[in-house]
Amino acid sequence: MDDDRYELRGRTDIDRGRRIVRGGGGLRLFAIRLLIVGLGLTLVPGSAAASDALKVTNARVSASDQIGIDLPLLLTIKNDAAEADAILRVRCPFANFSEKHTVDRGEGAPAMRAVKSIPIPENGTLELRQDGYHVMLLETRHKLVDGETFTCAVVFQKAGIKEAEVQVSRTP
Ligand SMILES: [Cu+2]
Repeated sequence: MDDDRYELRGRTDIDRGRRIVRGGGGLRLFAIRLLIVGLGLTLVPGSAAASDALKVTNARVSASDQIGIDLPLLLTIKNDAAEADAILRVRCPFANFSEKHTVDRGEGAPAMRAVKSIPIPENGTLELRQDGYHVMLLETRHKLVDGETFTCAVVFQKAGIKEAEVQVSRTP
């Protein structure tokens, strides 16, 4: 009887052990996720400090009551570097996707066209405009209220990732 009890207890301990391992696995996964998020956050200001020759200012997007729409993101890039650069990607928390656009002016009405990157001249300033180069934010995730601000990440070919404070305004 005593041996049986002991065996029984033993099994329970094994079961408990498994449960603990499973629990630990979950926790470990959670910790890894936290670590990835943490790394992602520290990487952004890290690369921003790497190249101070390029600055993003006056980033703005128009306010909207609608969800799931496409909105142009406008901003100014001042590049004091002796090398030309380019915008490769933009990530904003309030839009699912983004594209780089230019506007073609031919014989018909001006038409937007997606481009691979937006070129930025060396020792120069580029202003993104609705009727020129701009970033189109696709599928907005929620309403954008006048006065709100969001942080978007702009990825440059040479200057790396720059954080841009984006202002929501009624008249961008
Ligand atoms: Cu566009």
